[in-house]
Amino acid sequence: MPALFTPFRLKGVILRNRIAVSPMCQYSAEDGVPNDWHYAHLAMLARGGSGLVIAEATAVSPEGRITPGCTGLWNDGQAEAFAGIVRSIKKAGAVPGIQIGHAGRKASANRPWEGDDHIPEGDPRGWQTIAPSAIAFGAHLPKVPRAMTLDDIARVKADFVAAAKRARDAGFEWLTLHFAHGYLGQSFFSVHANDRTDQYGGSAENRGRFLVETLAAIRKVWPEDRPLTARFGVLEFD
Ligand code: 8OZ
Repeated sequence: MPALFTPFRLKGVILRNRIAVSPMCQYSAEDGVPNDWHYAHLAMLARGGSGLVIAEATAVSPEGRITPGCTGLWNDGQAEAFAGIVRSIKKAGAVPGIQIGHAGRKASANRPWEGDDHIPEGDPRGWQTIAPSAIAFGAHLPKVPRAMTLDDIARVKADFVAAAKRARDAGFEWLTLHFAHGYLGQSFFSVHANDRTDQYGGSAENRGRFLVETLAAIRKVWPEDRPLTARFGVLEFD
């Protein structure tokens, strides 16, 4: 039998096979709350036989959403809605996972079918973006983010921890952090996006500090027997 169809164990979690459904943005939530669309989408993928089903990039705070339609885990109503989805994934024999993240300077964008560009300044659907430095992503995402203060960095780390706790309590068994694709985590690494002169910029060690501190803080609340992973971007998104 090909290895693809054999079980895979990581920590206390056993996948029935090595097929994992990647997180896929649906842009169909309201106020960050997943709904029937997400339920049908994720339950269907679990019933399709995958070992692991990872729910879409889910924002740790309202300002961390890519678009106004992205899911979130910054309040209990969102966690409750996810708990029902988790139950349906488990009932179908798959392991429920979720990707949490913060979109940084790529946040406040229109949904792909509405243009995939930044919501214009002054449009009430949009919001102020934040990033390590006040440097725009460019091209179709021209909004200049506000450079994060040390308080902002502490708050976003706390938002990650709070979202991880909600994911844990909602029953997710696999947590993955989005530190790729030009979103906030990756922009801390980037020499193009991060020109800070404090402990979060400059050397590779400093540019990695946000990730290391966030991971360490999540490690304290995420159960030891459930996988904790991170997705890194190895290409610059400048
Ligand atoms: C592809 C299409 C839409 C969103 C990412 C959240 O870059 C995404 C994404 C990828 O990780």
